[in-house]
Amino acid sequence: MTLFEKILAARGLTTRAAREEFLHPNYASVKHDPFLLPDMRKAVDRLKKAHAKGEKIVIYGDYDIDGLSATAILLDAFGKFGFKEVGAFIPNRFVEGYGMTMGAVDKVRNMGADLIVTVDTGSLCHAEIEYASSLGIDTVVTDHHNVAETPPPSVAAVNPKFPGHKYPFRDLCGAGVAFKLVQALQTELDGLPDGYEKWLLDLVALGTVCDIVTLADENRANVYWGLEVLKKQRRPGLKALMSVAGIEPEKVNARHLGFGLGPRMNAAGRLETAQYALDMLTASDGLEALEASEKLEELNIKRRSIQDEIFDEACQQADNMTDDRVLVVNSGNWNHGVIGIVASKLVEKYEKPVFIIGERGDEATGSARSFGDFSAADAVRAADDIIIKGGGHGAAAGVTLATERIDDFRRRVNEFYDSYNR
Ligand SMILES: [Mn+2]
Repeated sequence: MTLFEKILAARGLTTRAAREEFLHPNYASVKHDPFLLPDMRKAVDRLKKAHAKGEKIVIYGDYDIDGLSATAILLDAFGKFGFKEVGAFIPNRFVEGYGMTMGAVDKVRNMGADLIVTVDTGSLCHAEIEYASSLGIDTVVTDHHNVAETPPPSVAAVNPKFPGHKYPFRDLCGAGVAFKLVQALQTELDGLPDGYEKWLLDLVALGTVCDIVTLADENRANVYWGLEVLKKQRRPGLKALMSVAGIEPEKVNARHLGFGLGPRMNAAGRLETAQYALDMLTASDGLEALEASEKLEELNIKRRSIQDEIFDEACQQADNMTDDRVLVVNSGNWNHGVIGIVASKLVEKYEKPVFIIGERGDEATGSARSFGDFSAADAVRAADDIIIKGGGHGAAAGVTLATERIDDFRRRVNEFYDSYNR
């Protein structure tokens, strides 16, 4: 066996057919029936009604790359299907934060929406969806995040994480779920003939790689063929962004998505508004695309220098906390959109769990990254009586607390660490 064959065998790819499928995934053969996803029938029926009546649809996205890619997928496809009026709303990290909010629903109403289609969010937005429907706005949820016991009160909630369906693959990203909606609509509306949906795979690949879902099953085929689409440079925005990022289109790979295009797109939402990244994705001509891409490049350069500054300041604090097992660093001058990245860099340097907290007046928000088998979410829970809110999972968590309680919080998570390691 060659080394390459050994690596494939270690992944359980022992038959010739399995290896072939892994190395050259076949889009058509791994494509699952979109109508097997929960509520897909209802979602398609509601959208066909909107199509027939010429209703105004607002796509409610997210500021991360998966959410932006998913938004661009639906804008592009809905245009081809001939939906009359389609707009997009991307929440602002600093105003609305992740998910739907009442204020955002008001803004969407002011856009004249009859129907909201969420992408990459919505599964836990029960109250906001209820509010929208009290204003006469229906909601169709498409999402891939974890769900509550009761589904949201939307017309449809398409999400492979809901139990009790026969869809064979659960780990789609938001862009992947939006793409399934397109595949479903394709069978019942004109405008995007069978096969032409593959031109959307560049966007699906971007969301799939940057959301770090498993590269198996449909995800693998979508990324593989999405990279082929990207090489053909049909989308002016991604063509311009590749050029600004110094990526040669014919050599583009998944790493370029995660470390080249992704950070540039994210920089917009971290510093100002993710709208710039959506403008890039949806640009219809070369000039518009270049302007949007140059804006992203400029913001990314700025993001890097802000990040370096925060990192230096945080290191100065950390160097005075050598006895702490869990680092809790804080300042009033740190950009909330960038501290998460700095937390990861601090973990690398100090090899300890890190909480990095940005103060905004009386209130402070922080971002945690774990080290070893320490659970960031459990630590936040152990400080339940100190904080305002918080949560997450083992590897990463978020927390909101009163600025004056930061010292108490630091003490508590360190005590928690000791109890954990006894
Ligand atoms: Mn996502």
